[in-house]
Amino acid sequence: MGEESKTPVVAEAHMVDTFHPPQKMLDKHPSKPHIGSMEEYQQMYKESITEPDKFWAKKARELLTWQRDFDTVRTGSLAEGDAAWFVEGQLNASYNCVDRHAIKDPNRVALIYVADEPSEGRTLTYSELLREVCKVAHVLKKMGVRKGDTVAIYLPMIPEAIIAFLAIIRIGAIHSVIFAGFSADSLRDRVIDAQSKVVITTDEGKRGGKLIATKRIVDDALRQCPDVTGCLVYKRTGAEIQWTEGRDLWWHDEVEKWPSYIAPEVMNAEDPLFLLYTSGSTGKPKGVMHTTAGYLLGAAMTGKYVFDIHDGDKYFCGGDVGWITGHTYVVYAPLLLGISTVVFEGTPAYPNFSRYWEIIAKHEVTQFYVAPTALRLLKRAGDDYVKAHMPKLRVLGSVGEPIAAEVWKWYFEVVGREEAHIVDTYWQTETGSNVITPLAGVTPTKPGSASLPFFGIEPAIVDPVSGEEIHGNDVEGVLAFKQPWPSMARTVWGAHKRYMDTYLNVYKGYYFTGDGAGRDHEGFYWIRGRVDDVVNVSGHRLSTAEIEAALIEHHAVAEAAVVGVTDEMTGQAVNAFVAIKDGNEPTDALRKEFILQVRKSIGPFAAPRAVYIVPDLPKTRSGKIMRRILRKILAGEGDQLGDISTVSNPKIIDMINADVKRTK
Ligand code: 6R9
Repeated sequence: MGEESKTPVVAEAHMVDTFHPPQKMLDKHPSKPHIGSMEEYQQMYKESITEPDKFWAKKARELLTWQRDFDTVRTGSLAEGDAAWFVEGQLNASYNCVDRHAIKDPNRVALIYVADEPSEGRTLTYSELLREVCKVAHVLKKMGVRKGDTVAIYLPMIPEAIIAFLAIIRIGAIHSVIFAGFSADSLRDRVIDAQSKVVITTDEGKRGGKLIATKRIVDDALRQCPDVTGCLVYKRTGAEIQWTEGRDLWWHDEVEKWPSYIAPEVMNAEDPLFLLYTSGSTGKPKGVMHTTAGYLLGAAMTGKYVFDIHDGDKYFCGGDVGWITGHTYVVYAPLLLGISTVVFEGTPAYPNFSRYWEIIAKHEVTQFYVAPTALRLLKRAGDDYVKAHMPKLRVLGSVGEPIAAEVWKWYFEVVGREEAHIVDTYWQTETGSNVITPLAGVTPTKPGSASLPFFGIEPAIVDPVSGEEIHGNDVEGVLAFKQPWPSMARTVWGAHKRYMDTYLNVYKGYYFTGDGAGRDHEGFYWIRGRVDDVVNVSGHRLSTAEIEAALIEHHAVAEAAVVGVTDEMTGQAVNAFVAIKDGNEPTDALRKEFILQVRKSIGPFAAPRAVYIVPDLPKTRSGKIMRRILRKILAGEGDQLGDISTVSNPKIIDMINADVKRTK
């Protein structure tokens, strides 16, 4: 376990205040929260753990529309890595997100598109969404996409991104979204790993007043993807772009050719729904695979109970569709529940720091969901920006990283005016939907704690040294889960052994999250952060090994070690130590080249904040780089390194210490 995560939970938990769902939130509620009390939560929770088949069968039939009912609720186990849900059941995800609402209430607004420029945007009703989805589904079929194929999406936050998701799953294909901030190299690797033959993109993207050359990046990537036969391009800005005849097709030309209905493909509950690549401890990103029914149920359940979504609500998740938060809470949860979801193309800072609050006010948003990194930025900008009148807001969600108590309180008092309930939701790409979280309108909350487990989640705090579960309250360790739940990832694409080794073989019989956590005297969970080599920069999950692999690609680099350091604004920041090959001079120009190398290999969001060029890296006698020492030096504890007798080259430590002190 990382040395950062050893603060005792006891003192902290006794000191913090407990906040109950505000009365004013309940007063402005259109009816009342789905769950009436903590007792009701506890009783439902108990059933979800002791009688999961009964609990989930009921919820699956209540929240999803099936073309064929299931007999078996769940089979398999965490130990075997073969958990499966609702196995005989058949359904289509796009039918569940679109058709059933379009049939019932065609004019209900599905998407509220808020463009980068505040004056631009449009709304799409459920019936309009159905037409667009069907047309694109036809286009994809014409482009050769078949059931079970993967289709890559490299799109900014525009309605067409959601249309693309839904068109792909309508025909039984699997979407693989690559965040449109990834570099051409990263895009190429993911397209190849997923064996995608079709890529969907725009001519350009627009964000925060800046243009992003999405098509150019796709062109660069596809030069090394010989198996890609088609590229569907949505015209967003009208920029001049390169065109590859026979491969590239304009979205607007193609959709015109097709009728506005196509029947949804009948899918099995366990058929793959999507892949989403995420960082782990090693350099190679993992294509986390989610399946149809279980994932959809997790999205619908958490939408309903965590965010307390009711008919007529307007939900605004500020996450990008390139990450899991955007998948589950921009697209699936709100659409499954038939409400309106805001698709926001811009940034919280453009044209000024009032942007989010103005959107919430204008569109009468009822639930807002964002990462603490954005809140830190907006808090620093000052309370004057939070002038907008946001009378409908009932729920304020936080996701992606721990939220500091001051930021939590600012969110509650300044943004929510003490009229909205804060839900600090803990979950991961692999869990599919929220797993430790308050329920809006129900759970008392403590700033900084993700509170209590969601239905079906049976957490365990495990001693990382002995691997034994630590029972009782007031305990600290690593976080694992003891039972499979419907929306857990089923595998890593083409690498099931890696899935087993990363999540299920670490502590046999448990799902290992990779996070440290404490359980306080009242059973509330406090997430401490990753205990592996994953860093969290502005809510983006990055692997230090992946950044090291990018640095090594530079011709002057002999060895590199990357560590995460605490950062006031971004949560963590990436710092790199680089040993250069003989014949190179440690200049600022070279440092810049290293940063560029990471931008090029992964994307701008992974660029190191600081690069230290060092003569050598501290290593064990067996040659392992000692990142622990580098972390301590950066934390200003270079003179308290403890036992360094295992370091094979101790002299280097003094040199690095001096170098870091000089630069800071
Ligand atoms: C949804 C998402 C997962 C990692 C996870 C943990 C961190 C997420 C958190 C949180 C503290 C929360 N994390 N939510 N830490 N409090 N409420 O972010 O998925 O990108 O896969 O990252 O994010 O460390 O393990 P993903």
